[in-house]
Amino acid sequence: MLQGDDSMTRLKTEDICHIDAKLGEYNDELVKKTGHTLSEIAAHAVDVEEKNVNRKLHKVAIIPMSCGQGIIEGFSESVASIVNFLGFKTFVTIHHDASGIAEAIEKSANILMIADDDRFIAVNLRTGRISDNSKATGKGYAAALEFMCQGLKQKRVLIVGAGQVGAGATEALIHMGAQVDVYDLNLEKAKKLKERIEEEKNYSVKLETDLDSALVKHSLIIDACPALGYIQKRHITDDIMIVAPGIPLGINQNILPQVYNRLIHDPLQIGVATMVFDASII
Ligand code: 2YJ
Repeated sequence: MLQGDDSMTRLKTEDICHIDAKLGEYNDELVKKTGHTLSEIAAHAVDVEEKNVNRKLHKVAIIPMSCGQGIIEGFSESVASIVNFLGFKTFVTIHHDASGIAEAIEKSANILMIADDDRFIAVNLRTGRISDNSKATGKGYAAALEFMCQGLKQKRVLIVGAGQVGAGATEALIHMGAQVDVYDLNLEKAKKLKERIEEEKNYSVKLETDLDSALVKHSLIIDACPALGYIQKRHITDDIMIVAPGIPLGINQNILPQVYNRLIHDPLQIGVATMVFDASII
């Protein structure tokens, strides 16, 4: 499955249960790899100065949602730990669903975060601004890649997966001056993204139709699809850099040690950080 169908990736408790305890460690890892903190990456992704984001103006509520496949144990708490780490006042509502929304507003939250099986959104109640996790994740990882390779102007980047995350990354990369090449197993989906971007942004996106040769040609890769282990030893070059919002990780386990220092991958942190910064824009 090399299709960027983001809604297919349902997080499991084991994907997220370590997030809170390891946020400091993950932040240090990001600083080592990109030169920037989680906050700085998220702020860069939404084009604001990190120090200008006035955390005091916001109170963020995360509301567990029981619809569809139900509440994921630890999901809301993990989201809250990330938002709290960024410096925002944050709480998880005791109640879920509609009662949770009422509780959040009664406790004067002004940003609400809710996720069902298809969408994960942050809503700013003052401005009406809605920030979507998939799009924010694409933007956040593009910002991390830009920091990691010290600028993307005129550099070629391969995006694997033309879903919402891939689309968010494409828009951000174009804004950064990169040349975007897109692969999706579903060629129609990749074509649609290409056509939309070309119409809206007047910018040419190249379609890749053979994944193996695309991976051989590119050293900057965004893994935005839910396929496992398709990046193999033969694709690894000395200058490879991979940012991987896709779950599970598209890199073959055997080569992980070789790429670890040039790889950014997490289940929730960069996406959540970017969406809350995006939602907080006034
Ligand atoms: O509140 C809860 O605990 C659950 N309703 C959370 C559901 C989380 N949703 C997902 O993981 C979906 N796959 C949607 C994610 C979209 C991310 N881009």
